[in-house]
Amino acid sequence: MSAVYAGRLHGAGMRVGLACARFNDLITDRLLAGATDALVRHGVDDGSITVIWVPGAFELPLVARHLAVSGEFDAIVCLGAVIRGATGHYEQVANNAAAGIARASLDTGVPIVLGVLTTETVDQAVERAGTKAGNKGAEAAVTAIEMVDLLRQLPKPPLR
Ligand code: INI
Repeated sequence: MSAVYAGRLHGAGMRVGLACARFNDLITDRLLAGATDALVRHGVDDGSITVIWVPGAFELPLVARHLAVSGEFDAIVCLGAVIRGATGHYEQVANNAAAGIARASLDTGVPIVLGVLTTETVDQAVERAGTKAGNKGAEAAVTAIEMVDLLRQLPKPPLR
């Protein structure tokens, strides 16, 4: 084995944007609290965390892309809760949020992490927002730190 790379969970000096959907804010408030707590616990300075509220999960990709190209952030964490409930366009919102976030990250080269819950019920969302099934906002924040550190370690791609 010639080389092994793994991102470390050292957030000191990192600047992180937390883009958070206001829709279902009973849940997204908890994801935001979990993400903020996880960042600080892993060494990110409280003053280096910026929170950006957007109307709903569908708006996350555009704002994440905007933040990424600004050069002001080492990583962006997108937080949202898409709950099927009685909503007709659940699939559209959930699919476009995930695909758009992936595209924004690939287009910009900045780690943009998917911290968007997609659940059938409010109860399932509550479970993943700081109760039985942990806090997916916190998990997404830790992923962001790991990805920033990993990309910093990897050899630079050749110039084209
Ligand atoms: N936005 C969410 O973040 N979660 C949802 O569950 C949701 N549902 O179910 O409708 C939702 N809709 C709003 C959407 O994200 C946009 O804000 C809206 O369509 C305007 O573009």
